[in-house]
Amino acid sequence: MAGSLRWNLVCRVVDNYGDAGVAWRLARQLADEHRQSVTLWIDDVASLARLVPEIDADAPKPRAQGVDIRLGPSPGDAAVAEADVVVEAFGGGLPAPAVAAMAAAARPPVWIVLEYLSAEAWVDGAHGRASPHPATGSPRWVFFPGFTAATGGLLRERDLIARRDAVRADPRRRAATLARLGVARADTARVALVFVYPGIPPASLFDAWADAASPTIALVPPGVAVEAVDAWTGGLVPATGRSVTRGALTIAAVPFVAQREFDEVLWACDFALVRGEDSFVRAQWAALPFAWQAYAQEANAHLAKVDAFLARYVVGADPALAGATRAFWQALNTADAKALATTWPAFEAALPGLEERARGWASRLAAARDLAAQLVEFVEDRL
Ligand code: TRH
Repeated sequence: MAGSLRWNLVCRVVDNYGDAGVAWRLARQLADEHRQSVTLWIDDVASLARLVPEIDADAPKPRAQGVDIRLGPSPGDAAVAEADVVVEAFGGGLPAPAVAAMAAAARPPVWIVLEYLSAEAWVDGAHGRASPHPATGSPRWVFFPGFTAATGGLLRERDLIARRDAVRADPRRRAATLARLGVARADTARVALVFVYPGIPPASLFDAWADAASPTIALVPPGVAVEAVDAWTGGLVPATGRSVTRGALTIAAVPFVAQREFDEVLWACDFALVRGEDSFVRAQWAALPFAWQAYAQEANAHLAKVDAFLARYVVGADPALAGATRAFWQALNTADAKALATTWPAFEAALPGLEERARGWASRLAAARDLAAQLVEFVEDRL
């Protein structure tokens, strides 16, 4: 262990919360668990402050949970090069003066490009490869999160599994979380988090849940599935903290919580629809049955990612469970309203089996080293 290094993490927020969310998780884990000196450079501090409310976005030099936060870098800024390690989150690029400063430095920082998560097989061969900067030839290394021992692993805080187990074993703590969200839990109801992208039409799914014999409470965060909730409630969209019930379904409009509380929301659920990268991973750590809506990419490239993940996730499963899971995930990822409703009953029947699978999957993943620990070691080997 080389002791405390100076890390500059650079994150450009493309949209939504995942870019900032992943960068923040890594930053705070490096600071908290590895005692590294971490600065997160981000071009949208206000978005980050949504996830980390203690950040004062207007302060000149905000600091939270042991991490320094800086707005930027601006295009003329070389300062991000002044560190032992520079992590370019999701290959967002660095300002030209910083690239030049690294090329000119006698001892340049270890330069890491942190990539997006994918379960595709090619990631095994790409993780950890040298990828010199095309213009300057400066050494750079690509670091891939992933699900196999040949990748950089997944972000997982040291105490996460123990905290999850303590909460999951205590129905009062789950009820307390729901109460904080404004939901009085009917004990017999299935609680489902609905955290999907706009444009998806889960109104058909809401209809299926409303017509079911047993009750469902759908937790819907602000700005999520807005059109579907609007359509399903006939315009009577509940205010945050309120709910609306029709048939067996209650839609509860829940507040957006701080990122450090997001796990507890998942732990209070029986099932989750998640998206992007970070909530996708957290649903796996929560050991919940879930369905994942991947971030849509050009030419439907995201469907290959969904297939690659499912190939690992349902490998060896009962064919009925595997088929039902594939069909429902496919409907979700192609935004096919009709298929969402028609594939739901078989997927619902598979939920008990998926719950068992989710537990096994989470424990297998937790046996691997987490991403932050692997990244620290990777960097130390290259200093
Ligand atoms: O918000 P996302 O869709 O983010 C992204 C971006 O779209 C990005 O461009 C894309 O590249 C990336 O996904 C893959 O989904 P994600 O990744 O799940 O991030 C959501 C974050 O928001 C996650 O850290 C959890 C957090 N969150 C809270 O902290 N509180 C909440 O109440 C909710 C609903 C989410």
